Amino acid sequence: MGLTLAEKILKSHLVEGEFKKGNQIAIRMDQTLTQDATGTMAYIEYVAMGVPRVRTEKSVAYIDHNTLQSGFENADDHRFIGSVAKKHGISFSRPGNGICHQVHLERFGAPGKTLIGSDSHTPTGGGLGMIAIGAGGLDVAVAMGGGAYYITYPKIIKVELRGKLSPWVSAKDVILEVLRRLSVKGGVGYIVEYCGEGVKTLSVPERATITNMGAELGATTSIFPSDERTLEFLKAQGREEVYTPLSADPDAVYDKELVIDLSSLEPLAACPHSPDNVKPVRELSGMKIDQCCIGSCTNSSFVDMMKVAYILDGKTVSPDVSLSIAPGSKQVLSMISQNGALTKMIDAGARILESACGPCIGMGQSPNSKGISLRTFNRNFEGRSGTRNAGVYLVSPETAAASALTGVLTDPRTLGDMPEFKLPEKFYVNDNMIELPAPESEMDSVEILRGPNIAGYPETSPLKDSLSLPCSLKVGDNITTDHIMPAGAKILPLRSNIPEISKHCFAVCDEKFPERAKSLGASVIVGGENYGQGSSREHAALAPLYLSVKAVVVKSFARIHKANLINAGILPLTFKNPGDYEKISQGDTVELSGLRGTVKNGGDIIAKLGETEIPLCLDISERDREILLAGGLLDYTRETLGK
Ligand code: MIC
Ligand code: SF4
Repeated sequence: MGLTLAEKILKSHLVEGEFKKGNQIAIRMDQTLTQDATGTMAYIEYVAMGVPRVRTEKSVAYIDHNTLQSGFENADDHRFIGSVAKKHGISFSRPGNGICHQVHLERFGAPGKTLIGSDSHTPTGGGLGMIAIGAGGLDVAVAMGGGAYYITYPKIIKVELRGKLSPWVSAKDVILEVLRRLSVKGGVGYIVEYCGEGVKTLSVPERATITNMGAELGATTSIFPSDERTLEFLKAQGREEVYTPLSADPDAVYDKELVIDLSSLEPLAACPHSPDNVKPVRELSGMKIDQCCIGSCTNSSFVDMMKVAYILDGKTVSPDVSLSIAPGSKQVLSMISQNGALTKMIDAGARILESACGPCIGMGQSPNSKGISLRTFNRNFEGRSGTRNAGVYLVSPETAAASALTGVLTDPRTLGDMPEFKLPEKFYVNDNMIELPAPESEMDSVEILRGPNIAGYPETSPLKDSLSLPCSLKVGDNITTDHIMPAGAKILPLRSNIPEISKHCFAVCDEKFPERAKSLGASVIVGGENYGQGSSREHAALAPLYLSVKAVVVKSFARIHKANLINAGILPLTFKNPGDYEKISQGDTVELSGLRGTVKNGGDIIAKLGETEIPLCLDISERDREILLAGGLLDYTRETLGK
């Protein structure tokens, strides 16, 4: 039986486990990436493991999230990360060099390689034919130390692309269509693999837009074949030596199949507050808008920017609209400044932002009250923009630019003929903002620079045999990590200080939660379906850990958050009978007993609520069981290293 492309790469990197569906397998990671909002914690964890030099082929630390620097905290984090990178063998992409996923695609990604990143949009690398997976910082730290990454052998969804996109319809519309069909939880437990004739009509950056936003499906990752278009991109980046052609075997077997006829697609928009709430722009057109933001790791490539500049050329942004543009990398920014496209944007009235995440994570450019914002980003969760009552619509750069001119949501197909937008034959390459690590002979003399806001890892302890847990919070379906541990300009600077950031845990749902959880001493959170969707931030597990949350009981979990809870030593439990969700109210106390035995050996965990018994499942691997018993991955790693 043939293998899919994802299976081939996983198989060639297998270090442990039987290569069979549903089994836990351990994968060797060739490359790692971190960004600064998750990086400080990841490097604190890495240093705590005591491995002097990273054991990967390439590890890169990017500074792209916390670049507002409204206090000393961000700059201190940057300095800390830079010093750890220098000492331990990690390349350091300085602030201003661009968004991690865009730069990694341009300069480091390679077909057939594996990449783990402490950011959920790491699957961007799938556009180059790599297995690129987002994870919590601790998993990335372990990979830097040479440890494997453990995943359940995923099921594979085949997405067959047919035909060719029509003018003014773009890669963003492809992934919005996939989201419309599969929903934000449709990809949980799957790798999404693209194939078919339509693949060759898409360039690597277009493919990367699609794999990037596969994160919003909840998928483990997404991947495209490596073909002549991959070679074209790598050649233009001066990196053709890493090219290798890759595709699935013709007789590969998939678990689910989807066909998308590219020529039948039209411009789409994801409406508030979920990336799968997708409607045709045509149906919404004419809606008055207040803001357009173009950029983010999803849509900030050179060609995206060229399209935007073409649309804006010689025109003026509507007086009722604020348009901001953040080119994805220094390479993109340099090139559009060299060829005059940047001048067209500036002339039209665009507000040019630095090459960083910026408004995507609420670092500035929050919309006005009840404002309607069109964004080329990948997430429109409630409150993420920094304005609770704003309505954020996710659209393509073409739709955003056309609408910025008219002041109303505008179908870009009304723009008339579309010229051909091509990848350049040569990208402008200048890696002067990527600092190489100190040579091994000099690493001892590199001092690690810690600022006063950088606190340690929260205290952990081995799992207790019985727990009496009041329910400190009950929430509904699709709770995102932006609900659990919000980001934005006010809270992100606290990422290196768990006691401080914990004061904002669940602020979007219930501002009293942190105080209540802390005073209860130990507690449980109850939730619905797809709990913890969205980002990879382990802070969404570390803050509850600090606030003494011992278990989270839900109908279902998102992948990365579940792994982060296990890493933090918090029990990720699911209701055996989803209807039992109704039985527990906030304030009720559940009793769990005989825990160590059940966690070790498997079987249902019975929660007692007065006389009522509620069966709970702990659907995890044997290794995860050991991690929970030890009190978390850090303790487990120390224990196993000790052995
Ligand atoms: C995001 O897009 O939500 C982030 C900010 O990039 C996160 C990482 C973080 O919270 O630091 C992600 O996607 O993992
Ligand atoms: Fe940055 Fe936004 Fe991409 Fe997250 S989704 S990495 S915040 S640009």
